[in-house]
Amino acid sequence: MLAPRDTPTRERKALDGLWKFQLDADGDGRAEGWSGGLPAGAVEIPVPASYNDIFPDAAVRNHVGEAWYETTVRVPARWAGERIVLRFGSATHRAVVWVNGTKVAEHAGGYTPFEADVTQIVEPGADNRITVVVDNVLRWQSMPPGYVDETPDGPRQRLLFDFFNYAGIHRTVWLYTTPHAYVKDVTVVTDLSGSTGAVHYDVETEAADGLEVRVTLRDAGGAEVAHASGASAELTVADVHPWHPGEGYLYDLTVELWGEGDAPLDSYSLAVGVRTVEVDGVRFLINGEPFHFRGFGKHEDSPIRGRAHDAVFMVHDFALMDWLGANSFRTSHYPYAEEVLDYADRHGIVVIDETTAVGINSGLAAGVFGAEPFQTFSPDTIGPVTQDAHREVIRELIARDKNHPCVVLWSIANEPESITEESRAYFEPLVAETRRLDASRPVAFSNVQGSDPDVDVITDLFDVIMLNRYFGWYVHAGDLAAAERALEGELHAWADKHGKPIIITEYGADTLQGLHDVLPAPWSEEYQVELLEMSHRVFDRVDAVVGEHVWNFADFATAPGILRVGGNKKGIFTRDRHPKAAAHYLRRRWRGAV
Ligand code: GCB
Repeated sequence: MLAPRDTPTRERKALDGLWKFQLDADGDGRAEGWSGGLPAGAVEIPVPASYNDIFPDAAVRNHVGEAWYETTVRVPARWAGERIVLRFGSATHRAVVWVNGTKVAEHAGGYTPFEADVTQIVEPGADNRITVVVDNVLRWQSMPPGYVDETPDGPRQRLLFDFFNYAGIHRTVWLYTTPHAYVKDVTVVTDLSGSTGAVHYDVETEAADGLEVRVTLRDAGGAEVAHASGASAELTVADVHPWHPGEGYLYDLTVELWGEGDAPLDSYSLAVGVRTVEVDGVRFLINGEPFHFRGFGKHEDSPIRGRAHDAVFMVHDFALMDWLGANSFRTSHYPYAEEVLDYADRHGIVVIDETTAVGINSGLAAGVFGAEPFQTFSPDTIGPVTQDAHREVIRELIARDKNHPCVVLWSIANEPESITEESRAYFEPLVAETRRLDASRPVAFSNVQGSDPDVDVITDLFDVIMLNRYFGWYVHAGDLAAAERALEGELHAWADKHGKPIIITEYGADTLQGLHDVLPAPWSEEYQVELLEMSHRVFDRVDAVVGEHVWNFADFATAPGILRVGGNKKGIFTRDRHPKAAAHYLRRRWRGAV
């Protein structure tokens, strides 16, 4: 799915700003016809933002159900005759959209884009009303899954994951044009052979019978390096300048549709990084060179705006990662805004791209989140309908992110049950589907503590072993010597059994900024440093370990709970990005800074 761009034949208009907003606690909105205009009591709210923390009101923060948004947009008169599309970067977790009272789109999945052709519905040169209802409810059938308890005080959303269930319109809403004959999709796969690069492209068009596809590749200075015609071909790039970690060199691939005239009917530009990714024994290779992942599991999480994309936090977070010497991160536990991947492409930051599949694990849910005991895989819990939703989030992730050079690995789930026959039956087709959709990248999942190589039954389906391990925190808390022995024993066991690269995708300790101790006491800044030091000693002794992603980059909001003090405090930075002592320690390890 192409991102909207301004090109010689296309124009876009962001609809961000203040929209009208109305919670719908009783679910009256549809019956009362709110798609034809929100009731008089509607307030103003910023888009994009989570709605939860904008107002000092528990009813908004803890709302379970639907919430309505409305705005009015003047569609430029010059857009008459163009194809006009309304596109949401994301709406969490489910949305229905009306334009001028006509339903135009419906989408499930809170972290991927969706769009509607509204050409026949909007009136260029006039004001047009856009109404959106978002639903934050998670059920067994949704991805991620969850369930709702009906209590005397109203519905309570039960979560199977460790982050606040922020909701709303989280990313930019675009209105954009294309010509009626247009470039619908482009897929690029690149290769390297010595100093020669290859860019294989496939173009999908719409209403373009009899038109010619012409493709031009230009280097970063704008000089043409290759061209071709036809919907599919391979471009050869002599003296190629590869994309590689630390340097996000990008070519520009312009795809045009030509008819009889002397200008293209449609034109679309895509940034292309020429690079290869490969797993070779216990090594993870980018451009044939072993790559060691240094970085974090992150969240899209910041004060007040919640889960919404924010360019200020994005650039600041990347600057802090650079200051630390981090070279990569995982989009735990959902696809991040497209702007984040564009930025990573341009700056040579490597990304493990994760789906929304988090919480597929009854052991964890009951133990950590206080859920009622349940069987993970069953017709009443995570069953075929949930699996379809999972398949769909994989599809939407790959459709959106397949052309990003920064993305080197698909993570199709975080900490699922992985020790039962049912888990194998559940994952086997999903891995096959991921490979069918993209044969150019390895596939992995983040494995939960306790699912060690003796009991795990799904790791052989995947290319890379990703482990979330909390030795020194949830296991052997306060006893780093025991933690060190256990961690090392387990890592060697994984390496011996599978002979695949291992990335530690989570390790860390909750740490209260400002809490100090002369001894390594859990929650102190000193303990977080010592736990990281202990982990690194072990990683450095196990050859198969090719990556270390600390959990987490920054403190983040969670549901209330006795294990959480104002949120999850495993950040190396506080939620407002002040460094803990561990930040300085990591900078010494990763940058050699003193
Ligand atoms: C995990 C989860 C992550 C949690 C983290 C923790 O294993 O993947 O979502 O936040 O542990 O801090 O408990």
